[in-house]
Amino acid sequence: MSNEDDTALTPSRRAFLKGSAAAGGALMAAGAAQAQEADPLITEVQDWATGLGDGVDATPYGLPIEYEDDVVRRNVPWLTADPISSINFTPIHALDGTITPQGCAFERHHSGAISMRKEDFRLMINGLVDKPLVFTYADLERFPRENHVYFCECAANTGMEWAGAQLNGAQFTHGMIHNMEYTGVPLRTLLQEAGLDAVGELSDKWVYVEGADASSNGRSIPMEKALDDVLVAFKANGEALRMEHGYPVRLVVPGWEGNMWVKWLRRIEVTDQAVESREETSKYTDTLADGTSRKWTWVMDAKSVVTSPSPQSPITHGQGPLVITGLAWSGNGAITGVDVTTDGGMTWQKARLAKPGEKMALTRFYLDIDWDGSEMLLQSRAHDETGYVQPTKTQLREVRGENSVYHNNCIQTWHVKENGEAENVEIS
Ligand SMILES: Nc1nc2c(c(=O)[nH]1)N[C@H]1C(S)=C(S)[C@@H](COP(=O)(O)O)O[C@H]1N2
Ligand SMILES: [Mo]
Repeated sequence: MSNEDDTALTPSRRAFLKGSAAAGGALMAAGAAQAQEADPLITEVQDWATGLGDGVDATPYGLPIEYEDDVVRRNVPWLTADPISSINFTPIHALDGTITPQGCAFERHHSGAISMRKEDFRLMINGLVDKPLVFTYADLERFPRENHVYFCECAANTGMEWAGAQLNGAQFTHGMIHNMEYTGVPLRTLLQEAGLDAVGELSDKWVYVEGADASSNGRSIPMEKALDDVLVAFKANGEALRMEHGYPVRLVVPGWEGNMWVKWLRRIEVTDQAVESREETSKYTDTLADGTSRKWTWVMDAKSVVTSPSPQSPITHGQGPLVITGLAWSGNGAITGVDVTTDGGMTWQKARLAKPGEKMALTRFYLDIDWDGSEMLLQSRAHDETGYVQPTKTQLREVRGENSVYHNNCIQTWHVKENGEAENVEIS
C-alpha cells in the first residue's frame, strides 16, 4: 500500500489498514485491494451522485438489481422430457451465506406448480386416528408455531454424476438443494389434535402424506419421524411460501430426501403400514450393482461442495489472496468440520466454518489461501456429528455400483487451471 493509494480510502478504512498491518494481520487484504491510479470512478463525479435516485414506492416488492440477472435458476433441457415434470437448479455458485432466497431456490414438480388460494386450502387428517379432522389455513395459524432452518435436498442431487463427471457447474451438480428458515406447526401437534394418543402403541404406525397437485406425490413416513421434527410449514424466510414451493402449506421433513417434503399438502393418513406408492418403489429407491433396489433410504448423508471457485465461478484475478468457499450439510445432524484439498486429496486443510454447524441445515465454509497461480484439484470433505466422513466416489461405487441415481454424496473435484477456469473432473 503506497501513501497515494491511502488518500483514496475513507478515514476509517485507512485506520483499519494501518492497524491491521501493524498487527501483521491483513497483508492479504491489502494486497487484494490495489487502487488504480487515475481511476475515473474515483476522480470523476458520477451521475448517481448528481441526480436523484428512485423513490421509495418505485418497487413495493423488490427484485434483485438488473446486474445480478445471471443469479437465476437454470435447468438442464435433456434431463427431463418437458418442463412440467421437471427440475431446475439453485445458483449455488453465486450465493454466499447459507439462506437460499426463495426466488432462486430449485423447484421440482411432478405435475407442475399449482396455484391455490389460502381460502381454498384444506388439510385432512384421517386413518387410524380417534377424530378425523379437516384444517383450514386459518385453523393452522392458531396452533403454537416454531421456526427452524433446514436444507431440502432432492435425492437426485448429483445423480447425473454416478458414471463420470457430467455437468460443468456446481449449480448443476449440486443445485437441487435449498436452505430456508421455515415457520410452521409441528406435525405432532396436529396428530395429537386428531387424537393420535388413543392409537396406543405408535412405533409401528406410519403417516401417508399427499399433495393437492395431480401427481399427489404421496409418501409414507414412519411415525417416529412424524412425531419428532416434521413441520407443517406456511412461511419460508419470513414470508409466504412461493407457489412453486407449495403455497400455502408444505411439509418439512428435516434431513430427509426432498421428495418427502410434500407441497400443497392436502391429506395425512395414519396407517399401520407403508403405502408403497410409486414415489417410494419405482422412484426414490437405489438400484445396486446387482440390479436389486434398496428402499427407505430417507436420510441425506453428509455432503459438501466447493461453490467458488467452480466452473461457473472462475478465478478472475492472478495469484495472491483467494477465498475458497462452499457448502456442507448432513441429514444426520450438524456439520462438525470440512476439509479442503487443493492437490486432489494428497494434503487436506481444515476449512473455517462461518458459524458452528446447525442440525440438518447448510453450513458455509471458507478456506483463505495465497494462490500461487498453479493449477489445483479442488475438493471438500464434510464431517458430521455422528463421526461420518463424506466418501470418495470410488468408496461409494464399491458399495453402490453405478446403476444408482439417488443419494450420491461423494466428494466432488474441480480442476482449476492456471487461467482461473475450472472444470468438473473425476480423479481416482
Ligand atoms: N405435491 C408435491 N410435492 C412435492 C413434489 C411434487 O411434485 N408434488 N416434488 C417433490 C420433490 S421430488 C422434491 S425434491 C421437493 C422439491 O421441493 P421444491 O420444489 O420446493 O424445491 O418437493 C417434493 N414435494
Ligand atoms: Mo426430488
